[in-house]
Amino acid sequence: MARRIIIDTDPGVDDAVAILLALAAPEELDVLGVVAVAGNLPLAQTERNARRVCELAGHADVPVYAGCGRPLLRPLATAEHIHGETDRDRLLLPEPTMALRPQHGVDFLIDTLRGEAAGTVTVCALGPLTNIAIALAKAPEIAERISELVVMGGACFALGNVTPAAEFNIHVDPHAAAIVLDSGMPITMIPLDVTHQVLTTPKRLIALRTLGNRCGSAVAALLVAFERKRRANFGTRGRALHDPCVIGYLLRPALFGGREVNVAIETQSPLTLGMTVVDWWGVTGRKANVRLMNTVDASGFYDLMTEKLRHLP
Ligand SMILES: [Ca+2]
Repeated sequence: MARRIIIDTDPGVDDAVAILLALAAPEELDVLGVVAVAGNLPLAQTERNARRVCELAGHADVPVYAGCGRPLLRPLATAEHIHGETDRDRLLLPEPTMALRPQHGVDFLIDTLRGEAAGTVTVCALGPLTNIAIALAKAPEIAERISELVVMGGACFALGNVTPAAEFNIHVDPHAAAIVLDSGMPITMIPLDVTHQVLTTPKRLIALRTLGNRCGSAVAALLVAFERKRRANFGTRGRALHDPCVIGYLLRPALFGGREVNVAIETQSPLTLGMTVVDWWGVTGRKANVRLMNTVDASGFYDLMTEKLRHLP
């Protein structure tokens, strides 16, 4: 039976690829809904982009909801320089015709986790954790009903990508991240340590471009545009593919490796705000609250993604 998932997301280029990958694997993943959050871009753009991506995949049937429009305490800091569209990018995805669902995304999360059997719904968090934190504040019992929360976020030995200490998703809403990590829900975290290994290469992009379907071409074009905006900044030539790793982990967990650790979020220090403080060596005695991944078979991941995207229009 397909694993039932909700995708909480801030599309975002790599979010778009992640959503497509999830929709390309219907035998393994049943996408119950997509909930947008403010992050890479303001909410009005992330919810609209989520609808565009579902339509591109031929899945206007997947309900898309708008969640929270700003972080809990901090002002919204976006990454429009990377995820905003140029006129040329705009042509890659048509404007959506499917409607946004009227229900608030946080209420959709809560209702679904309450309404479905406990332990049967997985949530993929591909953006700041604002929606999940608000859902926990409104309905704390969902921590015990969720099957797993798989988060793209944080960094351990990789250090930060938006400040020297912090990864973007956690840095945008560190207070939400702290609430979620303290909730007791089963959490798997895919940090930059993993995603910085999953790099675009000319060969991998050609494999996507030559799939012969519109989604393969769109993913290749999006990733080329993504590369162009921020090249070679982490000592690598290719571009790290962050969010699709979450879907790759659900499809083929054996591609990933890690360990159970305690992760705490820095919410006070101006210097290291949003840092994921990972007790990798178990020196604090604090209970493990996260399965933190740190290895990935990147070639295996790209093979999987390319094979799956073949099934989309
Ligand atoms: Ca994202």
